[in-house]
Amino acid sequence: MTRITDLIGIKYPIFQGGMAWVADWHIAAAVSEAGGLGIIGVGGADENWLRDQIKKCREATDKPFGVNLMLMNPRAPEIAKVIAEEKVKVVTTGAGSPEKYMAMWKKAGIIVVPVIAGVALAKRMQQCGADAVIAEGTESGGHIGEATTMTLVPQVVDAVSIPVIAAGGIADGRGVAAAFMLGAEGVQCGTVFCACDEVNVHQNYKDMVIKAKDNSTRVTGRSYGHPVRQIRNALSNKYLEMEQSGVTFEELEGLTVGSLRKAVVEGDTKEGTFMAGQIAGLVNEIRPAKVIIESMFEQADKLMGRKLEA
Ligand code: TUI
Repeated sequence: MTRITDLIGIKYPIFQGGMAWVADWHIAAAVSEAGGLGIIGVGGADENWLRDQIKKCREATDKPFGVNLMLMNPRAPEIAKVIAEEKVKVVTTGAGSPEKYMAMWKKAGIIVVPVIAGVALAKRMQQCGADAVIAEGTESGGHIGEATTMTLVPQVVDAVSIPVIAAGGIADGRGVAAAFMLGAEGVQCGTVFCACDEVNVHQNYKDMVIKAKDNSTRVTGRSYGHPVRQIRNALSNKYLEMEQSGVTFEELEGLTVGSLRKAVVEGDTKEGTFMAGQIAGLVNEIRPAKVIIESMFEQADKLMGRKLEA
């Protein structure tokens, strides 16, 4: 039990990352049913898609779940409104500052938990009313910051008084215990849930994660200020080659338009973008969400010298 489990009313202090294209109601409902916080990731979708997903998730579970708003989405203002109207229990945000939506969400009674990649934004989020923050290290998949989880989490913990959730590089009980030692009161995991039974992604995506090794991910777009971590493949190789040769961001954008969809929906191993974190090397089997979560906390509790409560 931590301030996070108390605040949200969940059994285990674990959030499932709101991964674009990957995290629809299937995995969100499964994680929430298992006692964690499932999260529907809106990614680049619109408000109508989200309304439908919320409805389906509510049909599948009566446990709390959340929605992730990716702030680079051009329809972010409309989506933010739907989140308030639907009175979703928890909202997490990524890839920017959700400051302008905070008052509306708080008025609707929503628990607001922004993802941050640095201390300054964590402080600002606390100031404008965030209930907790997710400190996401550069080990994570997708759009990332510079600091590692190991360095970021304790610095954020020291800078704010609201609960801190650690993300980036966590896929088992050792990672959970380590995060708690750094002062976190919960964890957020993405990669491990890309390879679970209930997640609605192409089998090739799951296989890419399962087969990945410690050194299988690459970060594209760093020189443009848009770093994205993914599993190395023909597309990431080509992107990095062109990036290193000095091609402009605009010229390169065409290469990756729709590539996340190609990976998740079509399982296109050559031209898809398989976003995943560095911990993919530790993920070696496909398991039900419930097994992933329960084994993680059983191991963490043992490591921390505690017995799991009945
Ligand atoms: O948002 C993420 N991860 C994502 S979003 C995404 S969708 C996408 N698709 C194609 C290309 C690029 C993205 C895939 N993965 N994680 C949360 C996160 N937020 N990581 C880093 C940040 C962040 C960075 C800067 C949050 C705030 C921030 O500050 C901006 C500011 O305004 O101060």
